[in-house]
Amino acid sequence: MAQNYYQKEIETMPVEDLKKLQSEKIVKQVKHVYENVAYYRNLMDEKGVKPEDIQSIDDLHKLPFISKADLRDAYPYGLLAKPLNECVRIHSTSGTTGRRVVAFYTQNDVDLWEDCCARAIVAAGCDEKDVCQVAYGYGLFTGGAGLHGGSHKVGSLTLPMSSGNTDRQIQFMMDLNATLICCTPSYAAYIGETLKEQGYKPEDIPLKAGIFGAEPWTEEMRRGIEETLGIKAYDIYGLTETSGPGVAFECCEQTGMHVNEDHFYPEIIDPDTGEVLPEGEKGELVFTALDKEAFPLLRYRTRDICVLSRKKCSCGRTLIKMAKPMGRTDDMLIIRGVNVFPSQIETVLLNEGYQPNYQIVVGRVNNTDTFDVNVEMNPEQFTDIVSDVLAMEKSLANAMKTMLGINPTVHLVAPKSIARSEGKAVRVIDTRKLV
Ligand code: DLL
Repeated sequence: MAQNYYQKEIETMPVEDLKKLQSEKIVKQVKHVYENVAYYRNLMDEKGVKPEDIQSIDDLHKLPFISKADLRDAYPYGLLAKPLNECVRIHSTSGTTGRRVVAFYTQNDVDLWEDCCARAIVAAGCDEKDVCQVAYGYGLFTGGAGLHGGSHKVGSLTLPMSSGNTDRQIQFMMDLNATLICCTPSYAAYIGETLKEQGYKPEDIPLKAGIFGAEPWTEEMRRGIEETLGIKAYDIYGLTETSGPGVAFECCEQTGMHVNEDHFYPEIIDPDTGEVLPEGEKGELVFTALDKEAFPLLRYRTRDICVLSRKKCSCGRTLIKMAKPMGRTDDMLIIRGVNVFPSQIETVLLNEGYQPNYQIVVGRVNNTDTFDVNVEMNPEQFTDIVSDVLAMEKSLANAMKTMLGINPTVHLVAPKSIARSEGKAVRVIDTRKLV
């Protein structure tokens, strides 16, 4: 398939030139962060690194890492590198406990982020003649805003649907001839199943491509979605901490995602030692934002396990490729596209007067994640009056919804009925085989 590019000069830049560009950017960026972010300046001082020690991208390894724990400690403004009056937007996602991650954007940050998403849309074979249905959630989540902005940049007609209300999604898709859909892969599969149930065949559906990400998905899922919707399904990766979707995107080869490495420099490290691993080795993915202004994280540990490859790509892009993430080094779950940490459930239980004896059960039915939480009652809470138990379950589910942003089904169970483990407690039973 012939490839178009959104920013050809960058996307096909010789690797040596790209490295020069990255080097120029990192020297400036480290100065910006050192001067404006006391939290990171302290980390650099502790490590004995000064901005002058970073003369090129090859010096990056001298810098300290940033992790989700730092984001929690510095919440909400501690990593902000620009005055608040120069920021125009926030987005947010769950943190490991009650504290969420809040990312800030200047207008320039939004602009560059939307360019990254535009690159993904053009790589999926779309342009200003296309109709782009954005069915990622809008709001604090980055999915809706990111692809929406990218679609505007490309000049496609944008349908800002947000997620959910599948009948309405289908009505707009069919009536307005949507040619591109952007949503989580599980929602794409669900929309596909619904279309099939309503009697539509792939050839009746106007879509030609989909851009799917925000959660792990397999090659089998890709094939299934491509068949039911009659489209090409492209992967897209990103995280709130680095701006959102568009850190990496798939091209027509569909064998991994090109990293927008003129903006986000990727490293793979050994998660235990922090040592940088050579290209092709599996480890934890680390990103450095080379030109973000408001929330510029340097060497951010994503906890995603991945492999990078600079093998020549038939699409003509020279940007390095990352494989589909192969798991995580922490216990974060992604349920219906939302990041969930067991520690958040624990925080809610303690706040609500329960003991942290619980089990999270995640599955998938009809391409939709199921999310159940079994919680032990304390002996003093225990009752066999059904209406009381139902009311307690409802109140606990509401508290969890407030913390997580998604609704679990809570089951209160008798004291001491959740099996105790001799070693690490088994907190999560996940029957979806996603990686
Ligand atoms: O999920 C941003 C996004 C929105 C990406 C829309 C793609 C499309 P967070 O909610 O902060 O941001 O979650 C980030 O999701 O560290 C990965 O573990 C996971 N993830 C994101 N994209 C993919 C993908 C958005 N394509 C976390 N495949 C990341 C597998 C993904 N996992």
